[in-house]
Amino acid sequence: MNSMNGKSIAIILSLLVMPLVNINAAQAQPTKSNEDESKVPSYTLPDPLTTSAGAKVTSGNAWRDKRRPEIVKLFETHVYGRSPGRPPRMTFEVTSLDKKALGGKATRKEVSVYFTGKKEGPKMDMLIYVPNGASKPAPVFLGLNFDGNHAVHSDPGIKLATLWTRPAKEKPLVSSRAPEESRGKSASRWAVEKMIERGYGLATIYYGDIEPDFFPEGYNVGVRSVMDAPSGSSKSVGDEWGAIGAWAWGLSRAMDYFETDNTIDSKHVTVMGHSRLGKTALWAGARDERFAMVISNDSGEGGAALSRRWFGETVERINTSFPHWFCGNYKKYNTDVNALPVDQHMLIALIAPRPAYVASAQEDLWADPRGEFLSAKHAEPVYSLLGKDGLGVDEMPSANHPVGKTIGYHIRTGKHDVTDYDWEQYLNFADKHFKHAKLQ
Ligand code: GTR
Repeated sequence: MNSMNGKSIAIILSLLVMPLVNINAAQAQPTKSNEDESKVPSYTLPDPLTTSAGAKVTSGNAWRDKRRPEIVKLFETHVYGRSPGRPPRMTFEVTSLDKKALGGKATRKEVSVYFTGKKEGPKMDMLIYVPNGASKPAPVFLGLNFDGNHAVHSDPGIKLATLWTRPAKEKPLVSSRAPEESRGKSASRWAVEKMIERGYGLATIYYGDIEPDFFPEGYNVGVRSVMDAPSGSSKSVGDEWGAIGAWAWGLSRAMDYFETDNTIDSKHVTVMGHSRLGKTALWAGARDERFAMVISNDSGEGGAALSRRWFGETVERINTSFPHWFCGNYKKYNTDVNALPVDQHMLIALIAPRPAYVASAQEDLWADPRGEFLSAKHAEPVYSLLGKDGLGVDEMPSANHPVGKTIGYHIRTGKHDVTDYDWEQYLNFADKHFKHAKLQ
């Protein structure tokens, strides 16, 4: 076939089968990473509002009944892997309760979730603070943490976490109790007092309880070893779930618990995460519609950032550095990202019509701030179809100028981190959308 024919057939096919958001010729993404905006080649995004069979989605019902489930399936098959449902034998145990925590302002509770009902594990320990003096159950922020629950606040009543440590090659996996000095180590990332003052609770879980990170063999001791076990290799094969899928699944199990606790307003739970845990929060919120709001803090590649935009981390790079995070099929796109049937704006679209917030940091080029903004922007047509305003702006705002309606966005000055500034915007966003649910 001559090139004219080939080109016209390709254009006709793309218009018929998968009308695209930008009708620009997509170019192959170079394999190295790029942090120069002038070098970003043109790219073409799949349209969230056109089904794989080429039908245009023009109603809320068609979105909910056909296209939404189809996109969830595409992310399961090609990106994060399939996750099991709620385990039938799971149990919860309240292991501590202090009604006068944080100087009497909050109630602190610790809850163990035994995934298979067995106390030996795998299990996750959840730390919960809810404001005192409330006349109603509290809306809560739920987030996984990197360093153990005791690192979130210096409160001496929090149990020290058991942390998985990376073993020397020849030694078996070992766990150790976190040292007393590590209490409050990550407190700057968790504005606990601010949340309590403003009428919100916080629930948090050490992500290593669900699956230890940093080495592909983590699946041997996490939930993936007992639930829908992968095929005996350190890598997920095909569409078997990866670690992000497992962490997101754990967040849904926390929601199962909230539904049984009458101090928590389970209809107003915001799932939030930073970095790899921001990718996780997005996937959890996309799959599980019980989450009323979703926040991505600097989630980058495989999170809010568009994969087709060649800036910062790439699909190939993330699959090479962290082979256990995504499913086996995702590796197929290492050198051909344009062949992915989804891009990350479709992950944000799966949250619609629920409020979603995407945050970037100016110095965090690795996460591609502009790609995160554009992803939020390209999710807008789905919000509009469902009768919601999305971002409400066309241009990326300048630093420290939050924007947005049902999709919120800010880029703050500074580096890859979670700061009080970020939390203030999340609390304002939650106030805007959850006013009716707030405590008085
Ligand atoms: C980086 C990774 C990012 C981000 C980050 C984190 O090394 O490249 O995708 O997830 O880690 O989670 O801290």
